[in-house]
Amino acid sequence: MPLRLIFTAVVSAIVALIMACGGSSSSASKPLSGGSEAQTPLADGAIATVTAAAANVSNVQISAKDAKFSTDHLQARAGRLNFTFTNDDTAMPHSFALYKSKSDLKDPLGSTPIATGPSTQSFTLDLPGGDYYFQCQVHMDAMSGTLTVTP
Ligand SMILES: [Cu+2]
Repeated sequence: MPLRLIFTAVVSAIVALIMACGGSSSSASKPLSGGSEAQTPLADGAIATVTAAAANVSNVQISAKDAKFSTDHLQARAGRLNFTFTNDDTAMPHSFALYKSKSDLKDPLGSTPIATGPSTQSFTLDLPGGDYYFQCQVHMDAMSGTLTVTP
C-alpha cells in the first residue's frame, strides 16, 4: 500500500508539472488580439481522402530466376495494387510488364524498367476486376503469365 501511495504522489507531481509548463507556454504564444485562422472544410476533406486511399494498397510480389518468373498466375483484389518485381538473375536483364491482354502488347498498363539482377523495382496501378497478361519485355512469351483481379 505505501508503494501505491508513493506512485500516486509521483504521478500527481508529474501531471502538475506538465500542466504548469503547458499553461505558461500556451499563454505566452497566444496572440494578444483576437486574430483567428479560418479552417476550410474542403482542405480537411481532401486530407481524409488521401489517407483512406493510401491505406488501401495491396501488394503483389513476383520474382525471376533462371529466366523464369516465380509464378505464371498472380491473383489480387481490385483496387490500388503495388507490384514489386525482384530480378534474382545476376547480369541477366528482365522486366515485369502488365497488359490488358496478350493481343494488345503496344503499351503496358504498367511496367518496371528492364534491369539486370540482382534488382528490385515496383510500380502502382489502380485496376478493376478482370484478367490481365504479364510478360518480361526481354524474354516475351518465354516469361509470361496471367493476373486475375477479383472485383
Ligand atoms: Cu526476362
